Amino acid sequence: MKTVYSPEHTLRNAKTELTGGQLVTPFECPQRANYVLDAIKLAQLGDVVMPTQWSRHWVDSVHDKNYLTFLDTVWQRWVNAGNQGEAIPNVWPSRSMPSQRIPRHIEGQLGYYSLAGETSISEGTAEAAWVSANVALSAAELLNHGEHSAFALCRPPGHHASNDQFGGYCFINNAAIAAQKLRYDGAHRVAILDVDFHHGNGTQDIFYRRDDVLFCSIHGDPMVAFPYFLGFADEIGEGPGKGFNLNIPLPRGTSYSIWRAALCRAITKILSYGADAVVVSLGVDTYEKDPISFFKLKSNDFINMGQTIAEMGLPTLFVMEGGYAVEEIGTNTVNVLKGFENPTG
Ligand code: SP5
Ligand code: ZN
Repeated sequence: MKTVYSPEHTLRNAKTELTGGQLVTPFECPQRANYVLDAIKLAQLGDVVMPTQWSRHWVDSVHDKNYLTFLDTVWQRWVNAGNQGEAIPNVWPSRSMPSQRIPRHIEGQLGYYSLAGETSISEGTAEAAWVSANVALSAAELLNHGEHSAFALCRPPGHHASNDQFGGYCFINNAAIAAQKLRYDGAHRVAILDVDFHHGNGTQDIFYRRDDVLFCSIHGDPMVAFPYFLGFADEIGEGPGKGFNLNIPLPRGTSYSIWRAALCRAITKILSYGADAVVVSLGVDTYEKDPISFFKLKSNDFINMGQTIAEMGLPTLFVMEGGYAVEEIGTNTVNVLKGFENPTG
């Protein structure tokens, strides 16, 4: 399997994450992609190729134009406003303030265009997010050129980013953009299988009213896990999208045997849907030692995960999302990809 990777992911190198009332070094750090790349080379998974640059049109197709302008300019505007630290939102259009207006001040805009406050924006963040989108698009293009599968080593991740909001370490929704491209390239029906520990709220929201992209997600119960406000089992899609959204929330301590049963449910849905291609939002934060999550998957379980995904027999694009046990992220990610390539073990 080929991997698309760019060293420019290091442009995303924030120094702060708001957690537990403190500013800590972000869990979503550059070493993550370095560990994954090293493991890919060690395992000789296949060629590692650089992304090419794609037209902004692909990103425009899932994101609001004004949001993208915000993303491209927020750091400079934050600095120009005299701020000393990284850009962190601290006020939101909450239930009691339902004004639809977009503030002019950068502090208000940060709240308007964000869905969580843990994700600081720093110099280079927008640039890295655009490169990450190009990584996903270039990997989708490999499928268009006849590859059965490909791996987009995206960083920063994307599945929490909605049409017009960043958060959860995500800015541009790489998996959604890749799905759009697969559709354009001739797949009539695309399924997105989100196996990251967290619900892919951004991806769900982008495709919620559509029947040409099925979204299936297995994740920590949002009653007790980020992103808290979306990802419940009764969210099944709306309008033409009704029946094309499947959420499987699972409790604290979920082991692989339970998790795998959920995966089989999602796979049954994808097969009955008649998908022509699958995008896997591949987070390995389901791992037992993940510092911010609460499932109990072991490193070897990720091999079976890849094998089980392969049983669908569909062209598959893997897009990197989360995973914060940094020293094991390479092994766990490559285990999925190796499992996919070796269905009989
Ligand atoms: C792409 C992705 O995996 N994003 C995840 C974003 C989660 N951000 C909020 C994490 C809050 C964790 N709080 C639990 C701390 C446990 N010590
Ligand atoms: Zn996650």
